[in-house]
Amino acid sequence: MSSASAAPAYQGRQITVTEHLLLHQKQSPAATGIFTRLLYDLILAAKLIARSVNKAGLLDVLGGTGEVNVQGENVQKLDEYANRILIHRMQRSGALCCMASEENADIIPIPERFSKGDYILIFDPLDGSSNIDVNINVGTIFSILRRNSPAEQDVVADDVLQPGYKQVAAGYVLYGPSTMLVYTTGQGVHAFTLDPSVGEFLLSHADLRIPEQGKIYSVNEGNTSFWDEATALTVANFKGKANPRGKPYTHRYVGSLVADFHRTLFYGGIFMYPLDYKNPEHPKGKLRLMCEAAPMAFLAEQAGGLATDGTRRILDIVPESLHVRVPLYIGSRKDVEHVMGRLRQ
Ligand code: P6P
Repeated sequence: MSSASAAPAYQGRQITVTEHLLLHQKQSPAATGIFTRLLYDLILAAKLIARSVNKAGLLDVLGGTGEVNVQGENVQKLDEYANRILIHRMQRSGALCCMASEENADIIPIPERFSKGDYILIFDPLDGSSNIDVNINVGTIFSILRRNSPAEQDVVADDVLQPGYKQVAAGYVLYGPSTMLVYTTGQGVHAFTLDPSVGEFLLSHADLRIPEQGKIYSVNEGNTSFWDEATALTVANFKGKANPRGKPYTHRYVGSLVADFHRTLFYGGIFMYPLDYKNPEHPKGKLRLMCEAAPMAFLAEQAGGLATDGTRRILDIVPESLHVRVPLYIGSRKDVEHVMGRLRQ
């Protein structure tokens, strides 16, 4: 289990996210009131999404819209709803100079009628949406950058296409048996659980640490025939002895990155989405660097874990475009190091 601990300052008190941010704001000169306001608005959007996700079966919000997004995926009604809520709420935050969504092909500008700030929000509004109709965990993933160019100028591509180590904050909201917010501002990873009776996210796990080595591996084994030989052998080794444990791991795979990563963060082990050759001409990863891999990598490293694309540290990869995809190996340090060693052989 993760070695989450309630820091002394929090003992015995139910800390809201806002209080936690203000506490950290004092410790982090980089965190300003505007940044706190940004996260507050993001949390409000998450509460609105949670309300609909948790009643999805009772509302006409299940199923597809009949549209296909920039990723070539069928847009689910809840995808579109979550995307709309986030854009509507966050463009009014006064903290952003632009946004980018997994659902939108291009950068989303902030309308002139709203005040702007220096931050950039990149998000996957509802990750794992193919699982929504069968009531399996889904989540919202977010990444926050600060613009490079001067505030008086228009936002340029280089403001957005920054490597993950430039993130100011990252996190996700997991809509499951309980709704949880997990985030980092570079001072550790902290988890909050939504108390529906008061409508507040309350601190439930402070300073989360990924176990140095786990006993769970998570990958879509159905893709085995689309991997190269080294990858197939490396994954197979988790069912045998040629692995850090010296004995078989347990296999778990939900099919929602947020759920699979959340389990990895708490229990340890490794989540893998390897390069696949479904299209032999264009072997590629499936997960998006900017709104999936990079925010999860920031969280993983802040909790003592690792995240690579098999050879490069995820946080060092400079995105060539907004929706670039990467392979992902993320989780316990010893498990990820083992896989990297094998893939290099
Ligand atoms: P597959 C969901 O669509 C997603 O983007 C991630 O949340 C998840 O990890 C992955 O795709 C699952 O992909 O090919 O195993 O269904």
